[in-house]
Amino acid sequence: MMSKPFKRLLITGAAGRLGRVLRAEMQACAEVLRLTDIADMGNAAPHEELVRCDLANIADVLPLAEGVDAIIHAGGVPLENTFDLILKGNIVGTYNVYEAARQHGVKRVIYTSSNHAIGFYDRTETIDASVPHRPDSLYGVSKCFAEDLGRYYWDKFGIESVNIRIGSSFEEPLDRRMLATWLSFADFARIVERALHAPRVGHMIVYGMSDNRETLWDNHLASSLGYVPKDSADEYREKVMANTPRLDPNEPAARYHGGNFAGAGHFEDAQ
Ligand code: 15L
Repeated sequence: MMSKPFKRLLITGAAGRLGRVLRAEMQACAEVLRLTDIADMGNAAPHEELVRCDLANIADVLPLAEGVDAIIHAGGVPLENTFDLILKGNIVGTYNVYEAARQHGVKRVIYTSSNHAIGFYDRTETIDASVPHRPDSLYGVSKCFAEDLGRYYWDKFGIESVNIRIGSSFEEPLDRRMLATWLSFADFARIVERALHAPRVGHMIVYGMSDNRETLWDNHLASSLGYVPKDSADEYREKVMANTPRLDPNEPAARYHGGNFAGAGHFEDAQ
């Protein structure tokens, strides 16, 4: 049997929407997948190690990185929420993951960042990965923190990171904005696979999007990854146009890259 490129990969957030994609697709890359989540992950397959834990608890997170070749960090709060939950899940949690990497000599972290780190750019602007952060929510602020934390761990400790600013990764595009922001699950797996295998990445930011005709982002700064998307939201264009409403283009939810996240008020005011 051909040996796999990695001995052991750690995947955080393994019970989440994208974590489940990673659980299925990354088994081709590693002999063992160590999977973690705060939620139930079901039963372990023979190539899996399941560790249920809260990423905010450093004592539980540190040992997760022992004997691991690389980390795919997809855990945390996936949407806008209270500051307390964002703080614990995304800010403290991501610090704990990087500390685990540093203390156990893991040399690369792949992070599922988000377009909400730059969600307040206007849709008339096509941006690359060098633009200043412009978060559209506390969730977006936490993604900016994680990207900068990765830069710090690269500059100071030589731990590489690929920050994938994911657009909208769903089974299919669900609204008109997603005709530009959609990332198919298969393309998500492709970009993670490239992020794991590219020989040198340093600290890199790449947009996670499929080959959509309409686009908000320019990936040229990450072309050394060799990520080539194979799917396109355009296959769903007619269906999306028929089934979803046209928004007033000047409304914040239509005007900014981050869509509803940019249009929404402060989360805790609504509670
Ligand atoms: C995200 O970061 C969310 O995790 C996801 O649920 C979508 O809302 C996505 O952004 C998006 O912008 O469509």
